[in-house]
Amino acid sequence: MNKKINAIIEQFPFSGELKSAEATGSGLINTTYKLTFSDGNQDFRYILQMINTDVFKNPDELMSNIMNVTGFLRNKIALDGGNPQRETLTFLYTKDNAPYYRDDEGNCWRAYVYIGSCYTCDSVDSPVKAERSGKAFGRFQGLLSDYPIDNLFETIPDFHNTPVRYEAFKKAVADDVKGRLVDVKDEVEFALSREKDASKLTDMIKTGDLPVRVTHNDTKINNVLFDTITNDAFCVIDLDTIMPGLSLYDFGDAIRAGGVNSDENEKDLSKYGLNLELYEGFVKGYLASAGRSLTQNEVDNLAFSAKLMALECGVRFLTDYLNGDTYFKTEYPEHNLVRCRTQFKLVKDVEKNLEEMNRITAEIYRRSLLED
Ligand code: ADP
Ligand code: GN1
Ligand code: MG
Repeated sequence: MNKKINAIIEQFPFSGELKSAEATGSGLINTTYKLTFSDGNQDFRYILQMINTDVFKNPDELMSNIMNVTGFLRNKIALDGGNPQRETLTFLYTKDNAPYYRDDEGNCWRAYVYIGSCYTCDSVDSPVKAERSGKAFGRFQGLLSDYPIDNLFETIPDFHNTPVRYEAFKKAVADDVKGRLVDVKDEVEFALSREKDASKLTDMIKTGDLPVRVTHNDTKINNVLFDTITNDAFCVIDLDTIMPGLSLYDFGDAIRAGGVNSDENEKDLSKYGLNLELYEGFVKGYLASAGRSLTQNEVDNLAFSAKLMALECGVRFLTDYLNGDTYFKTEYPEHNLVRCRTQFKLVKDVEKNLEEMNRITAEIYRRSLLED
């Protein structure tokens, strides 16, 4: 990294001299560095990120979405009386006025301002933290509710189209390129036994029963920044997958980390699973900030969406395991299988608790309407 970094850094109008560059974050797609510069008196920190162009095949469209959305958010946040420097990301144009730099190996780099006094976490450890994350994602959706949706490129087509994810999965089973199928018969059977659920939300889009909105589509808890002093969840990051989508994708995807004990990498399945108190906390926060804009169909399917998004994500991990770990970053050969198992455990937990989750959701929704 350090040899090449100077050539990359040259391209951006950073302040001061580079003091350090360290890898940061636990994302599974991009490669992220935290850069510290100094002018002798003051430090300036930035994030430098190499965009995974195997996943995001059109960086021009990707960065057009991001520049437009962050510009829109900056205005909205300022009008709201907030602090745009902290509550959304500030990207830097290169010295050639481009939103990213393509190096001589074809890698694409972008840079943005590092937001200080914050931390991220891969899991939540209290209902209040779950509530804060829920509020942040609900607010994010609210801020983008009048964003011109036709202005957005679909950075990854069919990203949350679960039936399409099943097609890719069945192909991976049929191809079995790594000969791993023999080890995952139970998981394959589990996935196939739930296939009938895969199209519920996409069918509701077709019948007009769910509204398509501007959504984040990757609402992992580590995509929210928490304030070191107040512990508030104040900024939603990782904006690559902002696309037309369903509020239910964002809600359900967030529960995979925000409504469970432990995180998706947990090997001991007795430690990972639905935590109803965390779920309740997340729903409280989410409905407090997004509740008024949701339709009854959306509210009625919040709990189900947690099952669907866990199922979809588990199927994606299993597909990648069968394909030989070509999509998600992995740290050891069974990593994707471990992740698949946590997600399928969550599917089972939601199935067992669906009635109670629906009751909790309806009760919080009812109360949130009374408070308005
Ligand atoms: P990935 O696509 O790999 O998940 P992210 O954009 O989520 O990449 O960034 C990875 C991590 O880097 C985040 O979880 C967070 O810890 C840190 N990070 C990213 N952007 C910022 C920022 N502007 N300020 C502070 N930390 C950040
Ligand atoms: C990836 O980039 P990251 O780590 O926030 C993935 C999500 C998955 C998640 C599973 C573009 O998110 O869809 O839910 O891993 N992002 C992309 O941990 O595929
Ligand atoms: Mg991330």
